[in-house]
Amino acid sequence: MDGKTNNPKKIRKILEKTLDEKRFEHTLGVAYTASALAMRYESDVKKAEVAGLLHDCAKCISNEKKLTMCQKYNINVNEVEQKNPFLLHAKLGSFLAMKKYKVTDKDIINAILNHTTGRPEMSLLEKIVFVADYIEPNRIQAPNLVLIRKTAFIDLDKSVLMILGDTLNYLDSITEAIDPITRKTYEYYKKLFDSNKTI
Ligand code: DGI
Ligand code: FE
Ligand code: FE
Repeated sequence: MDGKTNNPKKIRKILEKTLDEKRFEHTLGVAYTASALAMRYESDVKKAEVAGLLHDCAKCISNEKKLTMCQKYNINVNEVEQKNPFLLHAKLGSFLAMKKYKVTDKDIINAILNHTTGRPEMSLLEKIVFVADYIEPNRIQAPNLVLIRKTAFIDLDKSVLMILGDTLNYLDSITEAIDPITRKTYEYYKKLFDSNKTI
């Protein structure tokens, strides 16, 4: 990680003031779960910690302000995001990571940017943050959590697929609009999993 990247201690202090208590606890959970996954998969542990800390840094901004900030900073808002502005916390989070927290590492920025929908061909760090967000210890509601937590430390791609499958099922069940990228990501990891099965 380059020297300019802000250090975890400083980031934690700022987040404690800008996030509500529940979100701050979740953030700490994601940071240490991402660190543990980075150890398991021989990825950069410090980068995982910083990406985990910052992934939801824009979460506690009101939906109204999210939309005005996107307009102000020329951040593209798609149809699904217009209807569900909470999704914008990923884009705005990556923007704030660069501008406010002075993170210059592209992989960390992408991990924050893609943590909600995922994307096909995620980097190792992106997958680590995506999975850590779902399995961190404070999460209690998701189905199959016991199995997904265990799988995350055995086969990261498979855990990504399981999370996307359950997320799509959940969104379908509440007839929530689905960002096309979420479905594309699911299809990509399903294909990857199916092709690995036949080897
Ligand atoms: O910010 P967190 O709550 O920690 O987690 P997150 O950023 O992964 O957001 C989780 C929520 O995002 C969860 O309720 C599922 C939802 N989500 C994921 N992909 C999509 C989506 N919601 C909509 N409407 N469309 C999507 O494509
Ligand atoms: Fe999030
Ligand atoms: Fe999160």
